[in-house]
Amino acid sequence: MVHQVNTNRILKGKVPTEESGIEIRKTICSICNPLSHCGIDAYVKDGVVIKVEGTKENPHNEGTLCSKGAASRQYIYHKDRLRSPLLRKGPKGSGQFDPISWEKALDLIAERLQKIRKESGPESVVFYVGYPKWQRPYVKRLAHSFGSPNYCSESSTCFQATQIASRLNYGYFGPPELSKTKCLLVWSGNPFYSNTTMARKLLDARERGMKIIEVGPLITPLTSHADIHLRLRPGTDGALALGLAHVMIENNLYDREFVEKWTLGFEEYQAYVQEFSPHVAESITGVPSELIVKAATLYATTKPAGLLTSASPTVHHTNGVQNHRALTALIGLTGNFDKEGGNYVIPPNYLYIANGLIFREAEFAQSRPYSEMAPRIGEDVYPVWCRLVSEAQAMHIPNQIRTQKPYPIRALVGFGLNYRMWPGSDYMKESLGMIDFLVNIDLFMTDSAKMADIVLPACSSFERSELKTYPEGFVIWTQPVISPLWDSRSDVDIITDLAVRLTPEDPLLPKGYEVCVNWIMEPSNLTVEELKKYPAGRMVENIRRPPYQKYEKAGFPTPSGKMEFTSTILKEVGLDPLPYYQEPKLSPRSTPEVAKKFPLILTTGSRLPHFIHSRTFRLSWTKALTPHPFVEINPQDAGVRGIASGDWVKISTPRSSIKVKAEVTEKVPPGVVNIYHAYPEIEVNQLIDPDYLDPISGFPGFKSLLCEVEKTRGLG
Ligand SMILES: Nc1nc2c(c(=O)[nH]1)N[C@H]1C(S)=C(S)[C@@H](COP(=O)(O)OP(=O)(O)OC[C@H]3O[C@@H](n4cnc5c(=O)[nH]c(N)nc54)[C@H](O)[C@@H]3O)O[C@H]1N2
Ligand SMILES: Nc1nc2c(c(=O)[nH]1)N[C@H]1C(S)=C(S)[C@@H](COP(=O)(O)OP(=O)(O)OC[C@H]3O[C@@H](n4cnc5c(=O)[nH]c(N)nc54)[C@H](O)[C@@H]3O)O[C@H]1N2
Ligand SMILES: [Mo]
Repeated sequence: MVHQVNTNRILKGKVPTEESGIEIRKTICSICNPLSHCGIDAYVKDGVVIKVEGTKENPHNEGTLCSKGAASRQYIYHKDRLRSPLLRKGPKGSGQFDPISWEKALDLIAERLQKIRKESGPESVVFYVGYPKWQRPYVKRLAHSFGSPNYCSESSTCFQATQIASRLNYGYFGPPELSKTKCLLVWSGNPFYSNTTMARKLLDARERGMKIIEVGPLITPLTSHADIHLRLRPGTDGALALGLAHVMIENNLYDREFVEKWTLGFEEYQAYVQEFSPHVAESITGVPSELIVKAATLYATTKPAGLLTSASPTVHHTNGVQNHRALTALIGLTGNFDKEGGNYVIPPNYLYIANGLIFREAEFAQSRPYSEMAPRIGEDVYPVWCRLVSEAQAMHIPNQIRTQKPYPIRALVGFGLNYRMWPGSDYMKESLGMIDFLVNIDLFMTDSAKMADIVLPACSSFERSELKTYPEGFVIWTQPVISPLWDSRSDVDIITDLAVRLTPEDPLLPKGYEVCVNWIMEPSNLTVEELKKYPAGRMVENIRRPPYQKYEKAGFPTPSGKMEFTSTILKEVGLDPLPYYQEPKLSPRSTPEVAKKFPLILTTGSRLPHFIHSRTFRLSWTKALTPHPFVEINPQDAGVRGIASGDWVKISTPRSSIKVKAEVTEKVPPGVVNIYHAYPEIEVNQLIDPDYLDPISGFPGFKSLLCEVEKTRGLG
């Protein structure tokens, strides 16, 4: 009997066959962060994505997808996607625009920027990238080829302050080697929400018997897997780390040989940590002294041990860099730096990912040395930042727009610029209104895009190509699985088209993405043409990973060539060279008079699994998981204020207030309230002063300030 194919059934089941006309095409998700970017199988029929799944052969996500990736179709086909280039017709911020052609938009932008460059110098034009990362090397090169030192990004609030701290201590840094670590000190971070691909690897290591110590004020999904949880008061990491060091030194649990041979300033450090007995550390941090002793002993005596840090919770404080220095000092103190199963240094090859491949991203992006350009924004205020980070400090943009010192800022070209991520978001918004020319490139008509003179529609990762490398040594060059929707375009094509108009003498950028990528990958003998043969991506065989303990041969890349307990660079700029502990600028201990009226500690921006910053509120699947903005408050604090879960409450700081729903939960400790940062309905960042910043890095103190919460009537 001839088997009859039931096309209806295979269509309904979305089965990829010739009869159904459904084809599986490979791409990656870029809704989320570069640590994830999961491989995606897009089921495409008649040029439309009708279903997505995780790519099984991608070793990073191994077929899995999170709630955000699973909602990809709602993201790419959203009705609010920008559909064509737009030229402002109403007043700034009115959101009134006329559609224009790409040719006209790009010509207009080039014309305005050339004029401003001629009148005020190239440095008066800022090139900024928000949380999206994939186009960054190309934007940076465009800025520098144009002559502006002012390439900057959202990294002015993320990750770079941890890098500054680690570079001050060691000159470079590496994550724990999870597969070999026997004890993992997870100092902040919630990978179950923020980095799901890593959470699975962490659980594998736990099954193997790895010990876990978690440090953070909140109860997270990791807490139930941890042997010890140090539930410190937000922003007191320095005091806790010095307390742990105290126990290690007092009980002779530190690595004497490493310390003697490879460190600078140990005696001063040792004298300083004397002040942080477990009892003193308890009185500052709220962590019981027995737990401090227990954790110090476990971490220092289980070899090899790894320290896992995150990109932001330890440095979203006005004392962040010094706190982070104090905690990463524990790696050297216990002799776990650059050791097998300890914190192993592999320099990143491309877009923050390290896998041993050698790429020329930094050389590509820095097409002109800083010495040939004007000082960067923030250089006068944050000299350490400018010495250790090759970007301008974007938190200083609103101030320089207003003071025009040391020179005026007249134009800003933003890729995913979101003024709402700045502390004092209204202050940043107002500042943007003061410049002559603003371009924003985004997928959606955001509040920030509304402020622009010209808005350009970017496309999603499904509609373009992208080079992506993974820590596993896996590399993919994606090809569009559908054509760009409406009149949207790839960011990099926009950049290279601007380069044709603005920097025609640049030998690479005007030639297009593939030429640039081939140049960047050349030292590893990879080419785009070769990668195209592997649509799902390929493992690169025989990557040579660097040896352990590189310092034995080359010393540390610090001024002294050693790990620095006392930082030479901080000393040079007149700051305390020790990992000195200072209270957050606003805290019950540093400002008791403010705390009388605002007795609760406010921490903002701990991640939710289904939201990523401002990006997935539009998607009905993810939005439905938590339909209202909410603040988490401990039953003790809620009880005395007569607050129950679901009540409307007002959160006030000395600067402003917002109304949200209350969620009464033990997840936050008594005295602390926690709210997600990027809700569209409320301006969380208006609660925070624009100058509430760490003096070394310029990072905002998003995660330790003071507030009060009271019951109120609903909105409206
Ligand atoms: N209170 C508080 N504030 C915070 C934080 C906090 O914890 N608390 N966290 C800080 C941190 S760590 C970060 S990283 C920032 C987040 O920084 P933001 O830059 O605010 O992050 P997003 O909202 O993800 O992205 C900004 C814009 O990029 C657009 N976009 C997405 N993909 C693309 C693309 O491929 N091309 C282009 N052109 N645009 C794209 C999005 O639509 C969005 O409008 O927020 C910071 N602000
Ligand atoms: N789903 C989702 N994933 C994301 C993002 C997102 O928006 N959504 N954003 C991405 C970005 S840009 C970033 S920076 C990362 C952030 O990623 P994570 O750092 O993993 O996430 P957070 O939720 O900010 O912080 C996690 C934990 O930090 C602890 N913490 C808070 N304050 C302190 C403190 O003062 N000291 C210590 N020791 N711990 C503290 C809390 O206990 C909290 O549970 O997530 C990335 N991944
Ligand atoms: Mo971040």
